[in-house]
Amino acid sequence: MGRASEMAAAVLLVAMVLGACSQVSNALVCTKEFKEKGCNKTVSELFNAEMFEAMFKHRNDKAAHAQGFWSYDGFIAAAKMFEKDGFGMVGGEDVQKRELSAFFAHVAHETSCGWSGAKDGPTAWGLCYNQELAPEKDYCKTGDLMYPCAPGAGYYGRGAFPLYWNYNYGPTGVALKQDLLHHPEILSQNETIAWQAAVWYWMTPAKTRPSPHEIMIGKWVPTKNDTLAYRKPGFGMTINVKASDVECGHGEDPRMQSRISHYLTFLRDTFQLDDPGSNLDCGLQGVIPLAYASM
Ligand SMILES: *[C@@H]1O[C@H](CO)[C@@H](O)[C@H](O)[C@H]1NC(C)=O
Ligand SMILES: *[C@@H]1O[C@H](CO)[C@@H](O)[C@H](O)[C@H]1NC(C)=O
Ligand SMILES: CC(=O)N[C@H]1CO[C@H](CO)[C@@H](O)[C@@H]1O
Repeated sequence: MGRASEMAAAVLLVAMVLGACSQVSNALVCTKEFKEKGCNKTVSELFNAEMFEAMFKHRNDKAAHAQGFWSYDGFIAAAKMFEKDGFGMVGGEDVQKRELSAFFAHVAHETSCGWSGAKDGPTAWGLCYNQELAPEKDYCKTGDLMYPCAPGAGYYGRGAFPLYWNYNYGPTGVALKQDLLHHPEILSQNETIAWQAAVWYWMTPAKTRPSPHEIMIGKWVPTKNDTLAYRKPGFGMTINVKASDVECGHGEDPRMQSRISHYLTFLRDTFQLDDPGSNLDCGLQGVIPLAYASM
């Protein structure tokens, strides 16, 4: 045995004795950053290309509207950019699986061209779109001094976690260093930026609401007001953040149910986890104001 491999073996042994790592292949990485990060798997260790393909198996079908646009590598590149903030990286494996399933549930619901009788079921058709095809308006809120609309630009739904309105394109562009106010079309032309915008939204709280990330990792603590309004930690609160009164607060809602069934399907079929946590819906929750991000 050479010196280097002896040392590697010793490091491995120490890691295994400490019980720090469940997977030998992670042992060296985990050991090096053990104090900082624990040994939680990275997003790409938990979620591989085959899982992405299975989750979005019809995205390149003839019927899809964004053929060839969305890829596993594009998602992973964006996920890596937010690794240091903990996207899909904290809380241990079950929490990580729930966070990723929840993220993709919203993405798939929002970009789906599935229907109830669709081949492989209605949840197999996410990432069919990368933009709204027949927008009814420009989603320009006039008088916004911070993020004024550019002449001729339309701020309709684009991306993986579709953005709407100038006051949402504006702060996202600032965060990603892209001029999305003048060039909103970037979100349906550049896959990398489309995924980055989606993960940035997921990670960023606003004045009036927590981030979906904080909710899914159990970091969000309801205030007294939240408790009085039946807002509790769980997937349902992420729907409230994304859709507010459109889908929450009035009992049954088919769009809310679609998000929930995407979440449960991905968790069970892709991540092999049966426990989705509690408070899956927002039917009885008081709705929160739809403010996008605090900037
Ligand atoms: C997409 O955006 C990234 C980040 O700004 C850039 O590096 C890349 O070249 C762009 N890709 C295309 C096809 O324009
Ligand atoms: C709590 O709810 C009340 C009644 O809706 C509202 O007036 C108040 O501003 C809320 N407080 C906070 C901190 O959101
Ligand atoms: C940084 C971090 O969240 N580390 C987590 C790794 O996973 C364990 C559970 O397996 C958590 O307790 C740690 O908090």
